[in-house]
Amino acid sequence: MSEISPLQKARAAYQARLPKILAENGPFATAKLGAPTQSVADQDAIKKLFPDTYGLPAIDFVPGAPFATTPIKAGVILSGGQAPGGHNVIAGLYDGLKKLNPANELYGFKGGPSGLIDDKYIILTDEIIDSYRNTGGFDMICSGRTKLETEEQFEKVMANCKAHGITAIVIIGGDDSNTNACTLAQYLLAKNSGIQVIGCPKTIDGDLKNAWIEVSFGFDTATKVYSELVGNIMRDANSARKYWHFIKLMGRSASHIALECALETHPQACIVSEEVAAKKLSLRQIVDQLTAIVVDRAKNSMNFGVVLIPEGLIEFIPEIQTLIAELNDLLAKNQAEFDALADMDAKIAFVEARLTPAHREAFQPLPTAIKAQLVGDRDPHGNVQVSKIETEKMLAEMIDNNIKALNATAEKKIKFSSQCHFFGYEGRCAAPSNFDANYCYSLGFTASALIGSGKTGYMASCRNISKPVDQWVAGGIPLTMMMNMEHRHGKDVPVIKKALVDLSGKPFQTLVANRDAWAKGVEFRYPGPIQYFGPTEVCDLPTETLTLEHL
Ligand code: FBP
Repeated sequence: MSEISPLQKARAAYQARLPKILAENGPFATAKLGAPTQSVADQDAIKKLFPDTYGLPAIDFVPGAPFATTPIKAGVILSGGQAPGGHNVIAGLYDGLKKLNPANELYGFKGGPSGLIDDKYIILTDEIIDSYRNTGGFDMICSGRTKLETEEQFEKVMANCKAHGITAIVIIGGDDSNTNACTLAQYLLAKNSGIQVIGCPKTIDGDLKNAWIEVSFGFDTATKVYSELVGNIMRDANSARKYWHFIKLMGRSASHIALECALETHPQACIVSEEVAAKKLSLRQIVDQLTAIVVDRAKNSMNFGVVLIPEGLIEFIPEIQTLIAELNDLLAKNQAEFDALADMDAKIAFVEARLTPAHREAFQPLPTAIKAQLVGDRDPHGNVQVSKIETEKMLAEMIDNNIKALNATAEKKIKFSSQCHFFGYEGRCAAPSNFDANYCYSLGFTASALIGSGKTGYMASCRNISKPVDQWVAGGIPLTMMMNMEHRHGKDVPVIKKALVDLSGKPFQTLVANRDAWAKGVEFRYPGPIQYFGPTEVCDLPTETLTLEHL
């Protein structure tokens, strides 16, 4: 174990708070059943695929009296990308299970879903749990991206659980992992295995949310870390007054992180991929719009500023989206010939010669480094690894070219010098904010209450979370309720609906209402670092997004 820092030591003593109902009733709160539910779309198809878990009622916990339970064993996995607060979910689950019956045991399966399939685990103890309370990271049991989706895997999971006597599994993950949790719950129920499955909503991307899950955990802390960094860069920009900073922010698909950071810091520009797609903006239009902001500020000798870029942007630009699809096909069909080419210049020329005219037109003006990334390594499914494409550098270089073209004929030259950044891994394992520490602990504890009341196929949920913790509502949402059918890899499959930025929602509309003023001025806002100790109005603030969404 590494040496503990003074902050970590003080933070270990932080007592995560629970919604009043759980604080007063523990995991013995009664599961009050609501009306039967429907999936968000494609009801007939989803019902057919999930005959035993479809239509379950949503659950709110209400006061209840302690009841005797026989000892149970439960298993837990962390699935997908790290998100601050994962350890507290496990701590809340552990504490809740021990309250249900001190003889209960919790198995932590290691390395994500593969641990559950390959039976790699540790039995969690007071000592292990206590040493990870309120810490960031997933290192207690680690995570992984193995997809838990085949019948063979489900059989292995069932066999492993039966061998240990495990009767409940908690899957802490994003939309894909919880989709798999939903399928596993159905499978284990249909097999009469007696094994419950409960999901917990995790992802810094913030795209696992809906009417019942107000936010996924980790979004609060990660965006606070990024906002601090963005704010620091703004202050540097405003002090040196010589650089434009292009900052790419994580979020594989949705732009919630970039939008939240913009609301926190008030940059000169923030691209929202969902708006790009809705308005069908071309890359040229995006570059020209940003160039116009640079030129406008230059008129007031403000040759500096900050632009926020969501990681997933490239896939939302219509002509690049279809270009990527054509590149994927082209490379798959000509793999051997392409691989035999000596260098990147030859590879780029090979591709350019074979693209359809419209896509050649989209490909040719891209900076060489971006062309190389687009024709570079594919993932195991043969797709471009979009997160590795340096969109921030691409935009900076294309704006630079625009400015050079303008300067060629202009009397008064515009100064443009850029710095590029990518913030992602910096925030995923941060020590959870008070919000995430409480939210995660409450989600884990809620999962224990769902297990105690014998439920399966549910996601642990805490609602009303823009309010103080004691007003939070704890319950369970049927996983089938969040599902719809989507066309993926050539097939219609049931998946939890991903939440992209709602362009009519208050967070985006707040950006729209302010962005022209932010583009012109220095109305920067410096959020500073997360505060763990101090006045509640500083330490316990939810995100701007959550606050605006629940005004
Ligand atoms: P999850 O959806 O699994 O929570 O992961 C999200 C994320 O952090 C994205 O923001 C990012 O694009 C991706 O993971 C990076 O993945 P990896 O950790 O495999 O590099």
